[in-house]
Amino acid sequence: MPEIKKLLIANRGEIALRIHRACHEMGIQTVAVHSTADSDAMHVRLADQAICIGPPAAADSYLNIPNIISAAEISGADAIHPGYGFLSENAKFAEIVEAHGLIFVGPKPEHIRTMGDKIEAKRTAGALGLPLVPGSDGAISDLEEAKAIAAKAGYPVIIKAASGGGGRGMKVCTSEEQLETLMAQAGSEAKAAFGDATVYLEKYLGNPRHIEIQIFGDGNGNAIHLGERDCSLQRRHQKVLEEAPSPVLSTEERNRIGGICAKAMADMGYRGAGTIEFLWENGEFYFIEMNTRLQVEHPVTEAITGLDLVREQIRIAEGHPLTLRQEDVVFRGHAIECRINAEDPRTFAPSPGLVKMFHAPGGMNVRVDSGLYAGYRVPPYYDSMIAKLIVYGTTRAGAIRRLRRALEEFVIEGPTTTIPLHQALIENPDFQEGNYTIKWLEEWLAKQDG
Ligand code: MV4
Repeated sequence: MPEIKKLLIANRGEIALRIHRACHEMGIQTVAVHSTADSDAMHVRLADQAICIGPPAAADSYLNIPNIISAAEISGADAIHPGYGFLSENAKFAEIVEAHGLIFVGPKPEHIRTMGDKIEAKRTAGALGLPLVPGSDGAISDLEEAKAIAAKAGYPVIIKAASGGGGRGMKVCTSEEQLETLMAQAGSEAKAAFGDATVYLEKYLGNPRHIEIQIFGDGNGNAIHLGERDCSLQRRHQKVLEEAPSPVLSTEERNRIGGICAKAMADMGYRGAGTIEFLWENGEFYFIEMNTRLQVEHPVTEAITGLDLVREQIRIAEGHPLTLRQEDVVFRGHAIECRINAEDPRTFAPSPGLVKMFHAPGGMNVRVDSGLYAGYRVPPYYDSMIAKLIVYGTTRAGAIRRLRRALEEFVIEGPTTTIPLHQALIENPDFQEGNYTIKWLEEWLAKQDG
């Protein structure tokens, strides 16, 4: 079995630090690669080796495949972990990594490619027995065909771009007249945005929750699920707060959908970590997409299962079987994550710059994943998420009380942050009752402004 001795982290920020920590706990040396804007980043300082791979623009550094592969060869790394975002779901990159005799800490390239095409993903999910949103069976170009499918599913319907995802390239149609107009627009817009005019049609779910299932496969026909995360609280398709378990699922419902997901992943021979995204409405799950990577919100799953998901990823990449059987996975208590962004909490305008003071909360069952320190300068070129605060409690109410206390302790001076937004959000009675859907946060924010 190939043992990883040195791993290159093809990412930045808190996730680069997260991967570094897992590696050092496993006795694996780390190589940080960074842009010229990230020379002073925490993970660059902590890594055993650091290599500059280009200028600030991500296209020239964190997305620069030749420079990353060169860095791996120069440093003698035997594996690359892509983190999330950047090259993490780029099938071509995974292939290139493997073609250079390096271990890609992630799924098989073919599975990344399949799930990256939303139509292929849906077809595959359906064939594997996952419940789908009713709609077209694949791509749709003919207007008459679209009308027939929409009439069968019932309005409203949604047109989605096959190469879209993450909320991009979607159009809701409430009538046949609108369908005619929007079908014409959707194809050309998808072509302009993604270089692919392919679209498909689904019944539009009006007020669902976003619930996702964490899975792991060993690539040899074994797979398990680690339960769900409720990620309904989003603004403009950016998750703001996530929790596990979902306030709406019973143990039986969790085991049922989790079992379906694990069986599907075992049957496809999936390797590594993955997340199966569903919309949930009136007790029913509807598959929408699969993410073939580690996710930002993985710590809430770690908190309620006691597992180190990055360690599991690395062990699977080395070719080990899964450390756990499904019956060994135990869900305990409740975890909540707040994503803290360097943004104005009202306008969401980015607020990069010098961190004058940094004091992270601590104490029992409080975790902060962040690369920040006093004197660090948040660069303006990247995502504005600067910290994740994850709390654990034996009950949801206890987790909320702990979150209140931890947010109170958190001090970040310099950039303005979304900490006050989280403080207001967790005092809301709807939030406290777990009574929210994907529309809730934006409606609440609109009320706050008015
Ligand atoms: C939908 C939908 C309603 N009905 N599909 C948005 C992101 C992408 N992953 C899928 N998305 C949606 N697909 C059907 N058939 C509503 C959304 C959606 C959404 C989904 C999850 C979380 C937040 C959302 C916000 C707006 C729309």
